[in-house]
This record gives sequence, C-alpha cells and structure tokens, in this order.
Amino acid sequence: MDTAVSGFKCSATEQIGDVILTLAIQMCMSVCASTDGCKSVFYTRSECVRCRSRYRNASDARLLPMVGSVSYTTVVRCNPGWLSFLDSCYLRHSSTKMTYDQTKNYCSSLGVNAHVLYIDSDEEKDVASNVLQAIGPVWIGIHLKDGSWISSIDDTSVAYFNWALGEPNNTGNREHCAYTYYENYLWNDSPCTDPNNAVCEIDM
Ligand SMILES: [Ca+2]
Ligand SMILES: [Ca+2]
Repeated sequence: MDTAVSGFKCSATEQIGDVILTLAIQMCMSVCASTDGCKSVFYTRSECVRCRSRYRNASDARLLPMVGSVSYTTVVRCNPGWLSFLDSCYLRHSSTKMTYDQTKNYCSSLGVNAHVLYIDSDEEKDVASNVLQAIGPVWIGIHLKDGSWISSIDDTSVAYFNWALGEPNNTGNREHCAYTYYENYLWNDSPCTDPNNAVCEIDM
C-alpha cells in the first residue's frame, strides 16, 4: 500500500476545512464530494478529515481497504448536483412527481448509464434511507413482467427486495411497479401510473 496512507492524517497543506464530526462514512464522502478540491477522506467512527491531494492520481478509485479502525477512501466523483455514495451517483428530482414510465424516461435522458434508483444491497438500502433523505415515496427501478420482478436497467430478474410486511400484494392485479415508503423505506408495489418522486442513479 502507498506509504502516504501511514499516519492517517492529511498534512496541513492538504487538509480542507475542519474535521467534521459525522456518524456515517457516506456523509463524510458526500461532504468531500461537494467540497471543491477534495480528493479523499479519512474516516474514523466519529471524524471525517477531508484531504486535497491524497491519491490525486486515483480520483476515480473506489473504496480502498480498511486499515485498523480507519477507512481510507477516495471519493467517487459525480457530476455537479449529483450525490456520491458507495459506487454510484444519485440525483434527486423532487419538484414534480412522475409516473414510473415518466421517471424511467427522465432518468434515461440524463446519461447513457443513468437509470431509476435501483437498490440491490442492504448497504445501498441504508444509503437510500439515511442519505437520500425523505422526499416522499420514491420509485424503484423494478417492475412486474409475466409474474416476475425484473430490473428496468437490463430486464434481468431481481434478486434483492426490501418489501414491507404484506407486500407485494398486487392489489386488484394493478400493482406492477414499486416504490419506497416515506418513513421506513420498505417497499410497496403500486400502480405504475401513480405519481411518485424520482431518484436517478448512475453506476460508477
Ligand atoms: Ca444501485
Ligand atoms: Ca401493494
């Protein structure tokens, strides 16, 4: 590993701003991503130190290995306005509620790899609930086809779910899309024509 990792501190000339007390590495990364010049973060359980120059040559790197209780991260860079978490960029569109198809078209229009929020792990579920924040019900990029839930990204069958108790219930055989509830972020199937909020995602 690069010797620059030793010590887990930014030098005075590298450090950007004060050490931030934070509970989540995702939040630490987000703060860095929105700070001009920030290339990386050192994160402990309570501190987030933003650096200007560490791993400058690896600005597109993913999470680096955990070392002791400190994780060393080079932040995934996203376009302005997009939030950087884990290996994806997210864009919240909260001004207009849209149907599922409208949301798909809107997200697709934002870039070649852009798609409706697609949650495929507990880690990403936590990002969605803790960091994307409550903007109301948000469409998830899955829909029912021939009795199976498939991904809107590539039409493959979906392996990860986070349904609320009793869902999916496909009430009236009309609930072929899915969104996250406002409060607990568990999923509910609902009519694709319902208006919900849009969060778009780009995998990095
Ligand atoms: Ca995803
Ligand atoms: Ca339902």
